Amino acid sequence: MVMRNKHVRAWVEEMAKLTQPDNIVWLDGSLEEKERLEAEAFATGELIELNQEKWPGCVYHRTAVNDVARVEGRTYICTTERDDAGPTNNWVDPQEMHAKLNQLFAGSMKGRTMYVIPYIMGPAGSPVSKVGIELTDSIYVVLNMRIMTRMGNIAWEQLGDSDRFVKGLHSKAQLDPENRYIVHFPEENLIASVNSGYGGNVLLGKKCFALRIASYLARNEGWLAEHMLILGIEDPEGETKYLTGAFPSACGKTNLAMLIPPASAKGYKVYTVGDDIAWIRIGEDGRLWAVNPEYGFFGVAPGTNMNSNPNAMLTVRKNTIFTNVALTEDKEVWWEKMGVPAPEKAEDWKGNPWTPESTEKAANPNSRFTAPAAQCPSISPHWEDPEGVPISAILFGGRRASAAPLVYQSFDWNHGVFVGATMASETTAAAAGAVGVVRRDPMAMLPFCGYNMGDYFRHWIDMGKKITNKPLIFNINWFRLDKNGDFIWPGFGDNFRILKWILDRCEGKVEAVKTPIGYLPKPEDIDLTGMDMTVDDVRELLSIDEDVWREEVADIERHLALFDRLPDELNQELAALKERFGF
Ligand code: GTP
Ligand code: SPV
Ligand code: MN
Repeated sequence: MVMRNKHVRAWVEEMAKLTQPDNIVWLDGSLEEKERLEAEAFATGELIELNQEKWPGCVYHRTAVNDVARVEGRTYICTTERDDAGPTNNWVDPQEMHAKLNQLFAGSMKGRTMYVIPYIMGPAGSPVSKVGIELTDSIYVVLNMRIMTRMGNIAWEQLGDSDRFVKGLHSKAQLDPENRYIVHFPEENLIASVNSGYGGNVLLGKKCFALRIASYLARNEGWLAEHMLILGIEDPEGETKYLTGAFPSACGKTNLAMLIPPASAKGYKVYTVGDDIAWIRIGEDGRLWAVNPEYGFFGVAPGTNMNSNPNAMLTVRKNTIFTNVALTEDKEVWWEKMGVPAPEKAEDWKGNPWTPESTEKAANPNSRFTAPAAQCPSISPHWEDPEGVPISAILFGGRRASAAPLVYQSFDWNHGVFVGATMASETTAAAAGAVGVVRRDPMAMLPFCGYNMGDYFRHWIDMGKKITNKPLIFNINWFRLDKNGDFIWPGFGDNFRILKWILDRCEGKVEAVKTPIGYLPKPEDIDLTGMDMTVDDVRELLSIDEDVWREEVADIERHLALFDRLPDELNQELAALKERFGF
């Protein structure tokens, strides 16, 4: 029952003329369709069927060796005015970019099939959800989109005869890294991706639509599209409070969203609403309400094990696509720190023979699982609520070896926006380029904001004026290192202890210490029951080194000077910070 919306049909015809596929397949999202596509991909080797006894419904895929992460240097925001993309986005004049893309897409699907993927971002039928259409020549993309979005007839039904959908054109083309482009035309509701086959570059509903295009729409329409997890914490009385958290890629969103509280936190339970993206609106009650626009998780595999994240391990046991992990002789998957012994013999993520003696990693550090959110044992009963869940606190955070303490609370909304706008993190394998370099990544949105970041900060400040019942804003850092370069804080489930302090602050149940950077916990207020950690360790994790902060503030000043449209409120916050330190 594929409904051939006439606007989609016209666009498909035009794109088929350009890309010249041998066939066009309109997708309905059925199980029969999935099985047919899988069989085809097994036959060509695009996918490998995993051991069905151990990993029912699971498949394996390798991307090209040069195509294993998002490519920020080749990601563009093409607005008519350069300033509307702003100083932190790559920009090319839209006409010039269209001409370039037309060359790259010309005949790019010859000998291949074009798949027409209809999908919804957001719960089906929700007033906040939006429809996208992705055209692709990759079965891998189709099968991922089937997990990550509400795909098929459900989307055709939601779209009806409307012409309101986000267009996404993807072709693997020749997978040529020199001609790889991930391009957004926010003014045209259009995304184009060519010469890549990797996750975030090609699953166009995710970063491209739900963040870059959506952030642009959100600014115009008065809401927020954010790189945030959403979780709920149920207390022993059965009351649930929700919070969101923005940490850069590979900095712990999925893990926090699925955490299991330590045994000492009797009666508390954490529920997962989303692990990567939040669409947030002001409700009639003046609170913020957040929806997870996605339908699955595209999560980092290495480091995921039954201790660090049992909910993720249980989620990926079936119906999961594994990308760039290692493949064992028994057609099982393996990755570093999976918590099971390394296989005697395997193929690494490049397809080369691998043994435990090998010096190379078996799994790519950015290898991923794609799994249905509904399979997560901790999934919230409210994760598909059309209006979302009400937010009590917003967390910002990242990987900082020093500088940022374990947790602190901002003084008020504008100060919280300043904390988010100036947050920094060490870079990870989730994006191509150097790993471990400190960079400022405002609200974890630097690679994902579809318009001028100065305007984005202004939008956050303006939202604060409209939210009558504001969430509190915190900063967290699980990644402080000791002298030996080891993490001081054990992280994962123990992060609940920090969430508990945050909730207590929201409810006005616990005092805090006022410092130049914000309100810090008294070390003895962090519950350490059952932990191999002392109040003095916590004191160290909460310490603020003045010399480090003198350099930090200087760097923040340089960072803010980058933005041509910086709201004055943020300069005022900087001045106030300096004054509190006496710098
Ligand atoms: P994206 O999907 O790229 O947006 O990443 P993410 O923010 O969801 O990060 P994720 O939860 O997948 O974690 C990334 C890596 O950080 C994994 O290897 C985790 O094992 C590790 N990690 C997550 N939480 C913690 C923590 O609390 N402490 C430590 N030391 N490592 C953590
Ligand atoms: C991220 O890099 O933040 C991800 C993975 O969540 S990707 O979809 O590749 O962007
Ligand atoms: Mn992410």
